[in-house]
Amino acid sequence: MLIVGERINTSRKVKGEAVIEAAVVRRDAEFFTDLARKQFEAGATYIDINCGTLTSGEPEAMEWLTKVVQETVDAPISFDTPNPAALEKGLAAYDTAKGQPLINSITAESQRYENVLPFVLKYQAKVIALAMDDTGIQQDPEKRLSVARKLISDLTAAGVALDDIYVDPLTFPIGTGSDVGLAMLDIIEKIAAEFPGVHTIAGVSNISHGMPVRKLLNQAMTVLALGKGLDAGIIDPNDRYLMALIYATEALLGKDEFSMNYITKSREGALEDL
Ligand code: THG
Repeated sequence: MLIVGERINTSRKVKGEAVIEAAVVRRDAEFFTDLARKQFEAGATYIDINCGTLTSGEPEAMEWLTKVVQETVDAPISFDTPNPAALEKGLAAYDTAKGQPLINSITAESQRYENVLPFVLKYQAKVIALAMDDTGIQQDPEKRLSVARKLISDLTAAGVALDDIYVDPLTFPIGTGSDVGLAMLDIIEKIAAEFPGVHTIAGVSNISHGMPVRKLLNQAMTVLALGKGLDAGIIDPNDRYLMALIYATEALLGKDEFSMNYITKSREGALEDL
């Protein structure tokens, strides 16, 4: 599974306080060096950067965070913003020697699609395609599926490789309806079956928003989604139990030949004291 580390996100609060946002505002490089390094060491293949809560200066913050993260770790960045100006600043500061950037995200909203596509092409980026359009986000999984299909067809027609497209079914908090988990799983399963070679990704932690013992729901949802073919996740790689479950699940699903990765992780101590 491609792991996109979610922890550099200004909407995250620690004990009710917007400490991430405050650290961006005061340009505390050490704070983010630490967040990036810990996620990388825990197995994040991409480091997501989201400073969308800033009411002004998001592009400059994105640029600064990009520099801090890439000076710290040898991992590519996931640019998590709907703001084309922030995307532009971040990508301009990005060192492509770190690997293909990930643009998080494009949608089928006409304006957003037009704004973001040129960056995908210019930087030969991987791109997350969110299943929403000018009508907003549809609850009905069949409607979200048709938006996802349109995005896949438009992006490939524009010259984006299937292998660079990550379809995101959109993860709703389970507190908003008993069926939202099933809808997400249904979309993942159908996209994986209909479009061999395309990827699916989800911001799994959204599922637990507003619920007690969030990690438990995130862990269970990740295992279920892997079972339906999810092959990338925007998750917390510093949740050791979640990472251990991913290794175990991949072995059980035949995605880890001879369980070599599982055994290696065990030898490295990653599965101890869970
Ligand atoms: N799809 C795409 N991008 C996304 C999302 C998505 N980006 C943002 C978000 N959703 C994914 N990132 C986060 C980051 C943090 C949290 C949720 C989603 C979060 N963290 C809590 C915290 O750190 O306090 C709780 C963590 C926990 O208890 O596990 O809520 O869906 N493309």
